[in-house]
Parts: sequence; structure tokens; C-alpha cells
Amino acid sequence: MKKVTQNTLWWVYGQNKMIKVITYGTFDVLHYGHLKLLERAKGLGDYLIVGLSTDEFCLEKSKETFNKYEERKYMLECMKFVDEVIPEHSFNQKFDDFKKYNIDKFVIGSDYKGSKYLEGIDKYCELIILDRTPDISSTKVKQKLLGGKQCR
Ligand code: C2G
Repeated sequence: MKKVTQNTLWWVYGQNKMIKVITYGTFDVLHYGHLKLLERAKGLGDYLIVGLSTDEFCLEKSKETFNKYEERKYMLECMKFVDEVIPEHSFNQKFDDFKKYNIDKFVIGSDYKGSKYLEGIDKYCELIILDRTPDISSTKVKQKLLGGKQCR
């Protein structure tokens, strides 16, 4: 986490409430679509937290990642849009995170539109669904690298 103290926050934002945004994902084999999502998410507030799926949770989501949690975390922390990365252990963890991190806005890509996953979020914070970037995914990148062979 980048060194941001309460004083820094007070000094920068004074009385104005800092808008805190959160999003979640696997963010494996980072690509243009991931970055566009994170850039737009940061643009909706002052402080962006990314809930990054742990390796165990990825397996529960039937996603076998190329990069391990610590590697994916490091790459996200190197990005100018991302202020903090926290581990995501389950789909329902978010409701505790909204309270723990005093979240104003929850952002996710349109592949989650209409899914049960989003139910109840608007009781805690603003729910924002952003259009997914077409024609790019970690699976597609992996398949291309494997010369079109199927992969998970
Ligand atoms: N994304 C996007 N455009 C793409 C690919 C992904 O906008 N071409 C967005 C997704 O919609 C998501 C984010 O990038 O909001 C991360 O995508 P994944 O790593 O595939 O996330 P996923 O495994 O679906 O995990 O609790 C929620 C889950 O952790 C989401």
C-alpha cells in the first residue's frame, strides 16, 4: 500500500469527504481491459481499493491463474490508478469491506450485470457497472500464447 496517512488525507482533502471506490477481480495476465476498468474506477473517486481474489478463491471460481496472488498484487500496486490491494476470499466478503473501508462506490464490469452477485450492494454504497472492454480476456491471451490451444 502506498504510504497515505490520515494527516496526508486531511491535508489533501480537508473537510471534504474523500470518495472511496472498491472493485474486485482476479486480474491474472493483466491486459488492456483490466487497465481500462481500473482507470475508469479511479476516475469515479479519490481512492481506489482493489479486492484481489486469492489463489484459493480463484480455484473456487474455477479460474486457474498463471500468476500467483503475490505477483498479481505486486503488479496492481505498481499501477498509478490503484491505491490499495486487499485479499478477496469470498463473494460475500464485500459487504464487510464496504463497512470496514467506508466505501462510497462499488465498481464492476458489465459481465456481472443482472447477476445475483450484485444483490444488496446498493444498500451499502453506490453500485456502478462499467462496460466491459470487448475482444480481450485473460483466457484469450493465454489461448493466443498457446497457439490457440484450449486453456482454463
Ligand atoms: N474486465 C473488463 N474488460 C475485459 C475483461 C475484464 O472490463 N475485457 C473487467 C471485469 O468486468 C472485472 C475486472 O475487469 O470487473 C476484473 O476481471 P476478472 O479478473 O476477470 O475478474 P473475475 O475473475 O470475474 O473476478 O468478486 C468478483 C470477482 O472477484 C470478479
